[in-house]
Amino acid sequence: MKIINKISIISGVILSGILILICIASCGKNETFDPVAYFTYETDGMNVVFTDGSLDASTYSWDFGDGTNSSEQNPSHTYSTGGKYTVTLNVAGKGGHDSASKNVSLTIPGKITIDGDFSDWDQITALVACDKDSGTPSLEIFKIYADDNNIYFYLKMASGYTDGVLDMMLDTDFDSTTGNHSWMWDAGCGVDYLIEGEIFSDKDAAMYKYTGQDGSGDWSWEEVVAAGSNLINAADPVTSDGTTKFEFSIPKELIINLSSTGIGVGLNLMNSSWSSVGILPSPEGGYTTADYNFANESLTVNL
Ligand SMILES: [Ca+2]
Repeated sequence: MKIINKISIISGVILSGILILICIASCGKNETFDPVAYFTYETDGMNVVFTDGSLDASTYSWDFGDGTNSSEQNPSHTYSTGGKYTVTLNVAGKGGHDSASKNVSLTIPGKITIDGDFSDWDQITALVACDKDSGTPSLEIFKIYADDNNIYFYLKMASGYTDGVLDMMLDTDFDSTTGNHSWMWDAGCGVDYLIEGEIFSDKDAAMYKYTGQDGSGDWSWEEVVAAGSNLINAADPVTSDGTTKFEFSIPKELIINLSSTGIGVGLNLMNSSWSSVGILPSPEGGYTTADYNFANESLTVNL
């Protein structure tokens, strides 16, 4: 009987061990983990692609921060406008639920980028030059565009002047009765400030305030923004087939006394010897500035 008891005890111990092992194995299989929410994202303009990286989750609920939602695991979403959005991913699994949030900042892509690629200017109305003196203008096409922060300029001109000087006559208060009516522009200019420099090579210029009498042709200017003040943001000029294209922008905050309505602009292109080789705009009947209206994005010439 003792032998039988021993066998029973040994059997019981072995059986218990087996049961414990089975229990450990089965308990492991049934154990649940709390889900951990995690995601990454990539932006392309207003479109954002979200990639889930959560652990132990089986359902997904995205709040894109603009009042829209998704239950996809890896959604993409196109926002209607720029801004800062708080995106939240809520996940749930057998072990519970979790959430993660990230701030997504989107910048509205501008119409014009200063990068030496001029294709974005195709959408902007051109002012075509006509040099009344030479009949073969060095300045051919002039375009302006403005957004909240910058005024953008595009020039198409004859090649050979990238070592030259550009004068920009600016009617910053958009009032033709104040400022200079120079010898170069016949009437209605009202030029309050002059930007001048070897802009193509230096990508820099200085700004001068007109100090003469309103409506006179005095050539009287005082420097108000020195060279080296980041007045000009330009890409390298691009020359091919006898023409040079050039684009640059000026921060609105550096243009003194800038009207909220628009700006008048006249251009005088000079060669490296400071001799004028092109004036723009030069409509028939006389030179004057071109008026760019910020609200309706129109460029017109005052005759
Ligand atoms: Ca003026």
